[in-house]
Amino acid sequence: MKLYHSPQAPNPERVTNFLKAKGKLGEVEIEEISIMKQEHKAPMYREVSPFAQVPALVLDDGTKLTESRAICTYFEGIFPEPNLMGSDPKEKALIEMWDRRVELMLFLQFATWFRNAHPVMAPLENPQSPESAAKGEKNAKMFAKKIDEHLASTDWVAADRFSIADITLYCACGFAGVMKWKPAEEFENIGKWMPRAKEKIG
Ligand SMILES: N[C@@H](CCC(=O)N[C@@H](CS)C(=O)NCC(=O)O)C(=O)O
Repeated sequence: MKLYHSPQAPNPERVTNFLKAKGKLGEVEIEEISIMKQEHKAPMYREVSPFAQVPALVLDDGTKLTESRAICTYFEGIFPEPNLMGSDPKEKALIEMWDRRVELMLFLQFATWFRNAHPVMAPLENPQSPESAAKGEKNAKMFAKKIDEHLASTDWVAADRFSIADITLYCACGFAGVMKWKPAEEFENIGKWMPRAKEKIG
């Protein structure tokens, strides 16, 4: 199998951090695709990823997985330890619930802000929309406040244990720096949680 990866881009980082947390990063062949050089738009890569997005995982039988969470689900299946997606129905549901919240209410909102406001994204997000940027910023900051309140009473995002939901939040909080926003400095509980999550990812 081969994983197509773009270092520093948050969705691909979510997958490589997931593999790191399992101690399996070295076991997967990786090919880097530069988003800045628009390599993801080349016809060869479009054959791998029809939406021209990174990451993508191509299995040995030719199956293409082109959603980061689906790729993580596959890795959870073939590298079951440590479990990162829940080991009983209740844990699985709680972890999925929080992971989706982080993805939809922070990760995607931040991406909308970044893509519509940062000059480096102008060639890819054309035309950029200041209104969309403002809405994304507002939503991302609103959710960061909520997750900070949540982390006041628990060490981990979901089910009182480290999981993919922590990895998704960790990637979002790290990437936020590109907009000079540092949730771990602004919010006390996120600030305490961040080194815990970093240690688990390794
Ligand atoms: N829903 C997809 C989103 C993937 C995605 O948006 N990847 C970004 C990098 S973080 C990308 O490929 N962007 C290329 C572009 O905007 O042209 C997933 O979770 O894998």
